[in-house]
Amino acid sequence: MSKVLLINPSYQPSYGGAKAAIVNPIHPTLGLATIAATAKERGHQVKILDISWRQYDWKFIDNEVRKYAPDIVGITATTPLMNQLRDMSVLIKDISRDILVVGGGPHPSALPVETMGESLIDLLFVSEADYSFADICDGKSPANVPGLYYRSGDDVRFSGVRTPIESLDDLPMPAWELYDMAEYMQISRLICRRPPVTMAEFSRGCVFRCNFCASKITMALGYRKKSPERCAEEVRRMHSLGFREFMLADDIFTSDQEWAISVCEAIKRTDIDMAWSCTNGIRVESANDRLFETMRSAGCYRVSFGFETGNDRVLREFGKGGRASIEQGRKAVAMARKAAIDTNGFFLLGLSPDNQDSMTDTIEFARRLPLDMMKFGIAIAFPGTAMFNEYVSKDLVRSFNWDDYFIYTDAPLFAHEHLSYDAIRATMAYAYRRAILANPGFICRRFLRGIRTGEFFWDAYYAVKFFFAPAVGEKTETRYYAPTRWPVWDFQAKPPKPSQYQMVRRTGT
Ligand code: B12
Ligand code: SF4
Repeated sequence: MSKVLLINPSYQPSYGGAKAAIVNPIHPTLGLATIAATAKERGHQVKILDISWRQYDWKFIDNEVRKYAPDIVGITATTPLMNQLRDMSVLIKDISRDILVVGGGPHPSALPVETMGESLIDLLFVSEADYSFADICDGKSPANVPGLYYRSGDDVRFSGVRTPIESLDDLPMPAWELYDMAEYMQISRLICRRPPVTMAEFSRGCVFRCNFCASKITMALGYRKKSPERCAEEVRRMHSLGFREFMLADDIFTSDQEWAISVCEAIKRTDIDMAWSCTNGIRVESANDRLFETMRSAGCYRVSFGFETGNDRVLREFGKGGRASIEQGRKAVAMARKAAIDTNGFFLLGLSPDNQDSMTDTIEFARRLPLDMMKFGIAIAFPGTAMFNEYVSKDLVRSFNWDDYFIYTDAPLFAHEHLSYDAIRATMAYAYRRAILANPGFICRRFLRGIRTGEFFWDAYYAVKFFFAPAVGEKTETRYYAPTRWPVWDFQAKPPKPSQYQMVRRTGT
C-alpha cells in the first residue's frame, strides 16, 4: 500500500488581487478527487492538501509533508500554478529524495518535456490519469504505464499514448469525502447559491476546436458521457456528503440534448434538492426550450455561455465551429431567461483575429444582452492551445513566466498581430465600465434579481469590492522556497512543440 499526498496549489496569486477576487472559486478540485478515488479503490491511503484558498506558504507545506510522511506526492497544475509545482518539487526532494514526486493536469500535459526540464518531479501524467496514477501507486514500472513522461538517467522518456477511458461509468465515485467541507463555505456568493459547493462532471471532452481552448490536452477530442443513472448516483453521493450545490465541469454538457434531458430526468427522480449550474460555458446553438425547462426543474439555476466575441468574423476565425453565431447567442439568452435560468456570459478580448473594432463589438454585444452576470478576460495563449502553438511558431510569445499566465494579467505576454498589449488592457478596463458599471439595463436587472432571489445584500457587498478593485493586475506576491534552484528550460533555444495529445483524434463517440 502506498501513502499518497495530493496537492492543489494556491489560487491566491490569480484570484487574491484584482477584480477576480470577487469570484474566488473555493471548492474541491475534481481532478484530484478522481485520481484519489481509483487509488483508494486499490487500497492506497490518500490525503488531499488543498491550499487553493490559502496563500502559498512553503513552511506550511513542508510541515504537512513531514507530518504525513507520504511515499508519493502528486501535484496538479494549470499554467499559473506551474511555478508552485516547480517550487514544491524542490522542497519535497529536500525533505526526502525517497518521496516520489509526480505531476499532472493541464500544464504538465501540454508541456511534458519542458515541465520535466523545469522541475525536479520524477514523472508526470499526460491527459487522464484515473487509472495510470493508481498503477504507479501499485508500484508498476513507469515504462509499463502508458501516458507517462519519466526520467531514465539524464533522459526523459515517454511511455506511449494512453487512449481515453471509454466507459466513464466504470470509474469510482470521485473521492469528495477527502475534502474538509468546512473549508468551502467561504466561496464567493456571486458564483454559487448554496455552499458548500463541489465540482462534478457528467461527460468528458469536446468535438470543437476553438484556438484558445486547452480542453483536448486533458480530455481528448471527442465526447464521452456517463449514463443518466450514474449521474443521478453522483448527485445522491454529493448530497449525502453534505454538499448542497455542484458546478458542472463539462465542456459541452448541453450539446447532446436528448442525453442531457435524460440526465436531468434522472436527477429529478432522486427527489434530492440540489442546486447546480453549468459553470464551464455551454454553446449557444445547444439552447433549446425543452432542455432548459427540464434543467431548471432538475435544480439548474444558472448557465454560462461561452460567447467569447460579439463579432461573427472573429467567431469563425478562431474556430468556434458548429452553428454558433452572434444572433444565436441572443436567442440562447432569451431561451434561458424564459426558463427562469440565470445567465452568465464569458467574453474574451484580444482573441487572435481581434482588432479594435471587433473588441468594441464584443463590449457592445455584452452590454445589450440581458445577462445576469458577465466576465471579460484577456485571451491568453495558454500552453495546450492551438493559439499557443501558433504564437510560438510566429515568435510572438514574450514571456514564459507562468506566474503571469492569467486572464486578468497585466504582463505583456504576447505580441498580438493586430493590437498593442496596452490597447487590449485598456479595452479590458473599459469593458467593465461600459458593460457593467455604466449599463443601467444590467444594474436594474441585477437589482431586481437580487430582490427576487434574496441575494441583494451579497450583490451590494461584492459591488463595493468590485468598485475598489482594479480591473487587472495587483496580484498577491508569492514567496517561494527556492526559486534560484528551480531547473530552467531555455524556451528561446528550445521552443515548445505541439503535444501529440493535442494533434491526435483519440475518441469519437
Ligand atoms: C473547473 C475548472 C477550473 C476550476 C478548477 C481548476 C482545477 N484545477 O481543476 C477553476 C475555476 C479554479 C479554474 C481556473 C482556471 N482555469 Co480552468 N478549468 C476548469 C475546467 C472547466 C474543468 C476541470 C475539471 O475539473 N475537469 C475534470 C477533471 C476530472 O479533469 P482534470 O482536472 O483535467 O484532471 C484529470 C487529468 O488532468 C489528470 N490530473 C489532473 N491533476 C492531476 C494531478 C496529478 C498528480 C495526476 C497524476 C493527474 C492529474 O487526472 C485527472 C483525471 O483524469 C477545465 C476544462 C476541462 N475540460 O478540463 C478548465 C481548464 C483546466 N482551465 C483552464 C484555465 C486556462 C484556467 C485559468 C488559468 C483561467 C484564468 N482565470 O486565467 C484559471 C487558473 C486559476 C488557477 N489558479 O488555477 C484551462 C487550462 C489551460 C492550461 N494550460 O492550464 C482549461 C483546460 C480550460 C480550457 N478549455 O482551456 N478552472
Ligand atoms: S471553448 Fe468550449 S466549444 Fe470551444 S473547443 Fe473549448 S470546450 Fe469546445
